Amino acid sequence: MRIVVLTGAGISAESGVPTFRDADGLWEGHRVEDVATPEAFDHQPGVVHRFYDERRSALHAVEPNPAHRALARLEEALGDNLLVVTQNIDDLHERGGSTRVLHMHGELRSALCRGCGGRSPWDGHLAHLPPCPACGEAELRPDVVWFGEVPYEMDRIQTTLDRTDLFVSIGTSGAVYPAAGFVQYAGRRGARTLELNLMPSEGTHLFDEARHGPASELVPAWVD
Ligand code: BJW
Repeated sequence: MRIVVLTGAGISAESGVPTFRDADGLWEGHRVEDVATPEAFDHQPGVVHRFYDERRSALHAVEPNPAHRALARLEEALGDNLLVVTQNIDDLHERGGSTRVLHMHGELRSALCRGCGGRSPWDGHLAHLPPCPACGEAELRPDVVWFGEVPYEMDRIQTTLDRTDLFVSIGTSGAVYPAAGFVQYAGRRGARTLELNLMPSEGTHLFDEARHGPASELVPAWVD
């Protein structure tokens, strides 16, 4: 059985990482266009850096929850037949034990060079900008995918969806494309589709089956 799991902010919510669009979510204190677009970074780099610096610092205080750990157990059982595609920029899947994880919207603990495009591990405050370790010259930015930018690893994700038997979406509102379109893409290619989310997502009707509740309960129950 080949499985692709798509995760969103909801899987990390019970670890204490805020989601985006829920009440008290990340967008509450910010307008999306002020922090999650390349234009915002051009106009107010300090504001954008602070938004990501704070979220990067907060990673030190959070731990993976039973949902992340359950997916790591699933990988132990399925090996290469499981791929986790996450929209999250935290590292809780890896800390929970998963190794086959694609971060399609980038990673908080990585910096991207605006000059050479090099990606380098980063755990400090980008507001105190060092030069790029690869080219030594250009400015670094958060290594995240903003609106209007193309997510990472799209070819690999599409190829894996082409031959998956089951597509499972966990903790995502289905509000952001292209991830929101994966359910239809996989379904058209013959995969069964399952949603595990706190409440019905925007695309819940597109899934063959949907279960609603906290990820820390639903995911272990599904895996084990
Ligand atoms: C729980 C829970 C618990 C809570 N247990 N569940 C019209 C059609 C198609 C596309 C577009 C369109 N108009 C515009 C576009 C493009 C645009 C887009 O989608 N806009 C929409 C607003 C419509 N997309 C893009 O620009 C993307 N690029 C693109 O399309 O390039 C073109 C291209 C693609 C492919 C091939 C070739 C070309 C880029 C999108 C980048 C998104 N970036 C962000 C920021 C990343 C950095 C950061 O983290 O700051 O990614 S935005 C933000 O939203 C972040 C997230 O990854 C993403 C999704 O959010 P997520 O994870 O779903 O979180 P929430 O908060 O929305 O939902 C949480 C869910 O969890 C809720 O349902 C809760 O109920 C649930 N939950 N607690 C289980 N305990």
